[in-house]
Amino acid sequence: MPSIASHPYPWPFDGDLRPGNTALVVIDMQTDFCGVGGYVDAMGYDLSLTRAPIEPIRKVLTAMRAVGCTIIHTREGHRPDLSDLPANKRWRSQRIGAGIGDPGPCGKILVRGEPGWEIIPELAPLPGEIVIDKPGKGSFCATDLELILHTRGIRNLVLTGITTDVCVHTTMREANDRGFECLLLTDCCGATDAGNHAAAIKMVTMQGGVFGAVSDAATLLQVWEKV
Ligand code: C5J
Repeated sequence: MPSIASHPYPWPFDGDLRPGNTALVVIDMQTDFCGVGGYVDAMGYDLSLTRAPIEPIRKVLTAMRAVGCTIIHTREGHRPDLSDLPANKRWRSQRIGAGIGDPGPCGKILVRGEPGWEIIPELAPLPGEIVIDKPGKGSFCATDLELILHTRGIRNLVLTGITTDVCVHTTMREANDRGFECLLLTDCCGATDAGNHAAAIKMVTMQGGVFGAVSDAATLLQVWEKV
């Protein structure tokens, strides 16, 4: 397969791009991060920024499902007893009026099993797709993601989801440090602040691609839709 046009180098670095060694990672497309009444809404941020990637992700998801890539969804959330919620994370959220674990219009904020914690219907996982539940920002911390990727022989990761500067970036950094070859799709991500979204993308491209490369949905689809 041809490499994907991306910045600052054509991705992946060695041209070894196959459905069998490539996964799409869709990070935290949950009501709490992009729905009315969820965590991000409670903090007063502009939901249009975190909802913008929904349609581009849907197109990429459809194409990468069709060619047989592994699809991985993640959900940030905590146990109902909050035993995996660090005290400082709870305290910081409470002081801005969006207390993790506190009741809200979509149930208890960022708690597993609550309506706000669910992945939005537009991007719902299909039966058999991998769903990673994570208590932190990075998808590798306190999860079995790395084991699953190695077991499936996956080396290339296409990263999408929200938010660009927090969970997507943390996951990209974790993956890069573990030797995975990462591609961030700019229009398939969104942040709670447009400037932070742009800065997070720029950071990836420094030092020859310090965390990987960046491209967009249309460019990726040109390659995968021909497979
Ligand atoms: C945040 C996330 N921003 N999914 N989580 O707290 O980026």
